Amino acid sequence: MFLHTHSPRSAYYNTNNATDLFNGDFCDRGSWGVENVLLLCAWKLLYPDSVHLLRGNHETKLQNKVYGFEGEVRHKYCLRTMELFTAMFQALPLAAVISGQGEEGRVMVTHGGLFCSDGVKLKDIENIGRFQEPGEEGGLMSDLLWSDPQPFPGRSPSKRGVGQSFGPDITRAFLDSNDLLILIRSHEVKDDGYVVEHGGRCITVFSAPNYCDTINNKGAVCILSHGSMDAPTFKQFTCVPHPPIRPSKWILRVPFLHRTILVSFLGTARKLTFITP
Ligand SMILES: [Mn+2]
Repeated sequence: MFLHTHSPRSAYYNTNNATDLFNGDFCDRGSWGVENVLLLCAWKLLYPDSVHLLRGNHETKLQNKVYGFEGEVRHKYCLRTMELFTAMFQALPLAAVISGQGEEGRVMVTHGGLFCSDGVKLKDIENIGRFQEPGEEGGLMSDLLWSDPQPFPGRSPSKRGVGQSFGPDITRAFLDSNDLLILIRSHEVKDDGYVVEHGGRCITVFSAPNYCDTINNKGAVCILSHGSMDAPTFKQFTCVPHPPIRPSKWILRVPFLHRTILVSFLGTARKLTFITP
């Protein structure tokens, strides 16, 4: 985003009929979260029907407090502005369903993944009262924002302490019972910017290259086209230079011991650990 031409939208879509879906985690873990979120808001205002934003686990008060976005907003603006960002984040949808033409099939997109119980329907996701923080709602919202796939069947406790790990059988059962082809999610950094798992039915797309200036991963976008909804393609990209400001610059400065206690307390209170994205 440092040069507009390097943004996924302008770099990879030269047509006017593409629809872009941004799958959460727009802030924290970097020093230009404000600019990132405002750019996405501007695109949404400019192209309301062709730009869509979903909420990630970093569009939440607790993560913003711990991982830097609140500190960044308070440095660049003020606490009132942070409250406005929080209200906007709470309004973001938790999932999207992309439909192909005719009987072509549908793809679901969410930031994290699937649920701790069987039998969840799209209607249940629609009925989540999303205008709140995930810890307040529990269950489905936290799972959507936090869960990760695992390569073996069944469910396991998540290493993050919230959400769960779900296997290929869980993915297949959820997709089949909701008449969906594929689940696309993000939430985990991947060396190539994307990974296809669960027999092709669970895809992770991660679009932040050289995550936190340290991982040296590629970023990627996933492209779904009419006529090939069941066969997404991917565009990979590498990072571009940015001004010399370290990613964690705006994390609120408190003594290390105090911060450790704060994180531990909040982690216990909300059953969160802090392995992100
Ligand atoms: Mn995430």
